Amino acid sequence: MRIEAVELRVVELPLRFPFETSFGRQTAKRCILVTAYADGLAGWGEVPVFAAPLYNEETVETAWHVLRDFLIPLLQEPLPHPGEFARRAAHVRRHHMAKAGLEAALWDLYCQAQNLSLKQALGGVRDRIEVGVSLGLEPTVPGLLRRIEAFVDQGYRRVKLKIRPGWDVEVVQAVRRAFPELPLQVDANAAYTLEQTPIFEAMDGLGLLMIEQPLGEADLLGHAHLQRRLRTPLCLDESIVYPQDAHQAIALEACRVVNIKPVRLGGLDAARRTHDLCARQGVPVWCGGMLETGIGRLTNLALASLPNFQLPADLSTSDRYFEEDLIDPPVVLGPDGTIEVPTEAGVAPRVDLRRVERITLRRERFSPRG
Ligand code: OSB
Ligand code: MG
Repeated sequence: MRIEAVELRVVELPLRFPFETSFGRQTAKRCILVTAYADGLAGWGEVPVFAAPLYNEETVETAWHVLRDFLIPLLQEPLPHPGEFARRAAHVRRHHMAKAGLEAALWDLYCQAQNLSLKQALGGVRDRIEVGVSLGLEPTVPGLLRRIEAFVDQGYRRVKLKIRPGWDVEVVQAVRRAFPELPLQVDANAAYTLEQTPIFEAMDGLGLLMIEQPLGEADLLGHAHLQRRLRTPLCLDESIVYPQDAHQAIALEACRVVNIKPVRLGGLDAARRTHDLCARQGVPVWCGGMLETGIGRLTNLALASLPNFQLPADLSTSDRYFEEDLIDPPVVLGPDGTIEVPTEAGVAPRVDLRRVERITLRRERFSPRG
């Protein structure tokens, strides 16, 4: 593939409901979409950064800068395969979401040129993905219970609750009382320290599928200490930035489950390597999310079809977050709580360009050759 041009755009979509985590509250989603052009085809990718560097170090502005000045210029020479991009970009430190969005656009071009679905190109084995819904921090417990009930009625089979100091044990106990059989897990987004171990011990008897990222992103040893005190598996999200992080976390017994987000790891190539490494170690993985639009969502569904994605994904339907998604048809939930893995060659045929145009705040086209 010889890449002729790459278009970046900043888009903003209103969220149907505010989404609050231990690091902040979001009412709209502003992110970057990448379109790569080659041989008359357009490949699409999403950079699901936030406006502020609270989940990781990236923002809309840093991603734009790194894409324009460092990543797009790496496409001057023809690219034999999208898997090659990660190696070519390895000397650029971090900025994984920026890398992942461009890499996704390259995979999308490749799939269209080869007439392959992304699932086929990646070696996926599943046709449908078991999914769950991630609920942000809510103002009240009764309100949270009502929201959970509505999602369960829609067909979601697993619920993830955000927790933070002051919104944890009692909330999770109340949810457990109201939904005794519901597969349930919690995510702290790194909001606790090891001194708060008693909080997690108090949740240990609630039959949670896992506790996600209780401690700081750099605190693998702390997670190992905490895991020794708990029967509930710990899962790492923010801590796993490179495939090697998963290797080290598993060796330290800092977790028993790994959340894989291709955008956190720098793309599908790194995500697949992390998946393979966890599979060899007998550690199950599942696919996390970053409030992606349909464009990023379709990429994640294909990835989640790999064999070691054994637990329900944070991959909800288009209407979970958005009134109107950027893809048509949107992502929908089957009656059995699963979502279909896309079978078409690439995302591009499903992108609703008119809608993308309407929500574009800024747009610029770059040639790899400057
Ligand atoms: O920690 O998994 C997380 C959303 C934004 C940032 C971080 C996280 C999340 C979610 C939502 O939990 C997952 C989704 O539905 O896309
Ligand atoms: Mg998380």
